[in-house]
Amino acid sequence: MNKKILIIGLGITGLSCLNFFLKKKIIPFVMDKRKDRKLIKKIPLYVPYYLGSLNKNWILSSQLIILSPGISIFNHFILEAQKKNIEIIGDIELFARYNTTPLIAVTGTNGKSTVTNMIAHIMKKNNFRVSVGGNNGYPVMNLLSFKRDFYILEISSFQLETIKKLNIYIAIILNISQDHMDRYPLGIEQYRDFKLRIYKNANICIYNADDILCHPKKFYNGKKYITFGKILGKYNLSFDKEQVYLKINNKKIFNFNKTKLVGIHNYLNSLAVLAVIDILKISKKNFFKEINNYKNMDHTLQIIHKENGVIWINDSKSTNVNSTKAALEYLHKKKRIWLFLGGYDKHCNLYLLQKYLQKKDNIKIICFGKSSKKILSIDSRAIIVKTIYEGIKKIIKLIKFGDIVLLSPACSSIDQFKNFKHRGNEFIKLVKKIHKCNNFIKKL
Ligand code: UMA
Repeated sequence: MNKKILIIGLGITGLSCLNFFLKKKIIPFVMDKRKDRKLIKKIPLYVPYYLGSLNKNWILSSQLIILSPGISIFNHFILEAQKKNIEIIGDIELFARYNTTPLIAVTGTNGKSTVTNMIAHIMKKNNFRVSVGGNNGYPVMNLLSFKRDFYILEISSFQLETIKKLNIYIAIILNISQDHMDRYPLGIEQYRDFKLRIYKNANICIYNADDILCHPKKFYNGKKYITFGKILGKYNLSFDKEQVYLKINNKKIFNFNKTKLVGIHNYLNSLAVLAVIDILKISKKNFFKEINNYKNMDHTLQIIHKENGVIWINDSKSTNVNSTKAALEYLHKKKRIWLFLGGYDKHCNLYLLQKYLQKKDNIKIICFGKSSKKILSIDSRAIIVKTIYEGIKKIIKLIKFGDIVLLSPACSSIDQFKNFKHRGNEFIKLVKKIHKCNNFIKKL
């Protein structure tokens, strides 16, 4: 490749692209708005770099730009580059140009990681060689060195902004609701349009029939469409008293209540997985066997502590309203809930929670972080604190036998933490610490 290549953003994506090019003996230019010693150390001496801000001249004089997902294609320098017909792609498209392994790709506002992992887990158990990459934190360029039957990709809307000819065997959209509105000023339709790009070169499209936003805008001959949903779709759910069953073509064939899965949203996730399993001709018996024992991932409705009849739950992965609603739907009938809400709202409409919360007087809110004032305006009874720790200290004496304490913030963590995992792990640490202290005091 004789082009002048520029990699913008040197997080895990940018660095994986840099390594890829260097292995091919191609030396790209690199750029990042950050400038620190740690970052400089990661760049080999012979690679030209520009750090501290984005350099317009470098951008406009390049011939191929590899844009990291954290940088929007609507960045004004990037828009100028587009006008000059400079090719702009992301790591997913770069990967697609070198990849020969069939792809299963999952997107959606919520449940991407769960579904990606479930598919990989069941395929592995059934002797497929698979690896997982993408938005889950394992850059796709690193997958290319593994010989596999399938790669399973978790793809975000940010990553879909820069795809061009990504060929996918099975593409899945789980659900679409408000998220990342700071990146999509034109609203949810704009966000949706990027999500729908996953169908473009897919052989088979699987989507949630109940969620109109997931429906393809056009249907093409030669593509196969498979649906799932709570009510609609080929694969759906049937509710009978307290029991929830899997229904295929109107026939009840599996009781979800007997599994370890938590919440209707996870039953729905597993319907999308089953659609994939059927395409791959893995037996349903094997699917049921694995799904029976499948435990939800860390930071998603994860029970972290039980003491004095109080259950502490970490759902830090909830970074938008619908995800928090799903957690509450699962828990609300049960007990009084102390709900930790807060963080950076990504310009999303937190008032969507208001209607939901107004009907539930068993939910007490503790709001923290950047959006705490907004949350207080949704529920004037909320307890406002600066940090999660302050919140725990405030409620520890108020919680009673039978209560649930839930961290399901409906917001991104970046105002106070590195990411949702960091936020969840800090919550776990604080909960353990406060109980240790209390028990110590009791012993005195
Ligand atoms: N940077 C700039 N200019 C900017 C913005 C960022 O130079 O205007 C630089 C930063 O200084 C930093 C680098 O870009 O050095 C970071 O790049 P990045 O934000 O693209 O992050 P990566 O480390 O490459 O991680 C990305 C995804 N991050 C985002 O989409 C924001 C990771 O998803 C993903 O796991 C990883 O690629 C591997 O594919 C994270 C995420 O938050 C988990 N995703 C969003 C979500 O899930 O809601 C979409």
